[in-house]
Amino acid sequence: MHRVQCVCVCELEKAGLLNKTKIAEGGRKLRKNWNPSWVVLVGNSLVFFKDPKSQNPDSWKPGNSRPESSVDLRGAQLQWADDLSSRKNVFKLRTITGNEFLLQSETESLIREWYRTIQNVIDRLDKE
Ligand code: I3S
Repeated sequence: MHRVQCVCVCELEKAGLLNKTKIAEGGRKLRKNWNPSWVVLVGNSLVFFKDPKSQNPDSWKPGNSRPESSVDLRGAQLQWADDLSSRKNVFKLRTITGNEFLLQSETESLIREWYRTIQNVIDRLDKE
């Protein structure tokens, strides 16, 4: 009897709409500017796309729309940051290069899921 093994080569872990603001660049504080962002977790990176209205789960694929920016999760740190905003359900992502972002959702379960998934990637990279 033959066995067929399916191997998934797709590295896309998660995608969705979150509110985002960058609060520091290379350790230098920035003025907040909250905007909705289509966020894609793929491989070791968190990729941000502008204009979520025109985005869909295929948008991250090569050849499709260009990302606004991306963040290398190796060495990054996550922490809940309700103290850094009047918004609820906010966490802070700090990259190894000292860039800091706040990510937020009105839906608590959704932001918790994002936090857990990103933390898992960071932990995995820490062990490599
Ligand atoms: O950290 P802050 O000062 O409470 O952040 C708020 C301000 O940055 C505000 O901008 P201006 O100071 O340029 O008016 C933003 O519009 C708010 O969204 C910021 O607060 P939240 O609590 O939304 O993160």
